[in-house]
Amino acid sequence: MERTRKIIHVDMDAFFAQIEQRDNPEYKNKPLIVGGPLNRGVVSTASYEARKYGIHSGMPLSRAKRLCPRGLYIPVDMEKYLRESAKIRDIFYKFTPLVEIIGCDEGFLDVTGCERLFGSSLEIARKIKGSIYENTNLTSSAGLGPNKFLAKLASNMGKPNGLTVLENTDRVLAKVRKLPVSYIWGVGHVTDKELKSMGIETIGDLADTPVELIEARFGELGTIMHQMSRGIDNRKVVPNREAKSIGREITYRRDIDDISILNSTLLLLSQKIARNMRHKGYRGKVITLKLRFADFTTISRRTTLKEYTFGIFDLHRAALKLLKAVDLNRRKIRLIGISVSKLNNTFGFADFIEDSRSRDESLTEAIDTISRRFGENKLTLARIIKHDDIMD
Ligand code: TTP
Ligand code: MG
Repeated sequence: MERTRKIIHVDMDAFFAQIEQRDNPEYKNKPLIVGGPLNRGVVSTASYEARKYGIHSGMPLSRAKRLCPRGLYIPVDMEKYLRESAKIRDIFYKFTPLVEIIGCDEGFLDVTGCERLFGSSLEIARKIKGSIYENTNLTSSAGLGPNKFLAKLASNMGKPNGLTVLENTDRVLAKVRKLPVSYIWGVGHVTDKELKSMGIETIGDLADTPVELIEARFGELGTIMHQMSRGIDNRKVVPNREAKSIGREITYRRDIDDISILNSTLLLLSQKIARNMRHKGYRGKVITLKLRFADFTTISRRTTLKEYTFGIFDLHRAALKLLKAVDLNRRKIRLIGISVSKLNNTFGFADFIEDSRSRDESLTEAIDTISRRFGENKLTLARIIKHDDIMD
């Protein structure tokens, strides 16, 4: 028998719109639609006032304008929203490291066993909401349950500014059974249609259908869906804490004092780090150079850039400058590394800040695309380094 878990799900209310309403009193209590041309003309989100007109995320702005011509339409200011997003995440981590961040405004926390430190799980949920409000002046909705499915359902049911508990009891399940089957995790548009064709409309319908039938149609996902329809969900909260830094280092086969080799190595490292950062959606501001000499003494030097970047040449330039400032005094180098810290993450919203993308970052993307086409190690900018020189 599995021990009872205490899972909290927190999701900000109308996130982008609420931030804008907070910062612009003239938008308060008005139908506010955030979206814009950069998002190919779709609604990113709408204030709760605007939702009354049937406006929702992903809807073409043209359609929204027909539904609510007097609504206020404003563009996305992603950098601002990401700053709030970071504050919210920091609050989650004050309560437990077992935090699974989803997108830019929600997260699951497994607070099982945290009672002694912070009080009951319900109190923890209340404290998180309170702390978010204190620190950002924004409301969120929290749900508490024995698993992720019920916790998320709970936070959803209480929106906006709710705090809802759903335990796996007959009384709760009786309510859950009445909900449309699309409330179940994994049931998107296509699955929903397929379930409907089997006569399954509500969560209760799904629960009453023999599991074999669902599995035959949907495989493993079917098993999970069917379990959820009965309030069971064994998915763990998978902590995905943000990286504090992204770096690479290499050890040479023979100790090196040739500045041109060191320079090419820095370029190679910059290329690898830049690719990694870009893929994970990070930009960074602090560049650290690490050097280990032949006698194993190790030093590091750091510098702070003016702008956040993932550009290869931004990283390379900074690292090279740091290297040149070190008095090598004919000492040979055994290991060299670069790391980038003070990271910020765009959470898949990089496109919104595209116009702020530097030339270097665009170049990084181009180089990344080309080198992937030719094979990861075939095309590096730093061909001068012989692979014999590197030990890693
Ligand atoms: P959500 O949490 O899905 O929506 P929300 O916070 O606006 O509203 P709710 O109260 O229902 O939670 O998404 C968080 C933010 O992500 C949202 O404010 C805008 C952005 N977003 C998009 O840009 N496009 C989308 O299609 C969705 C769903 C969200
Ligand atoms: Mg939200």
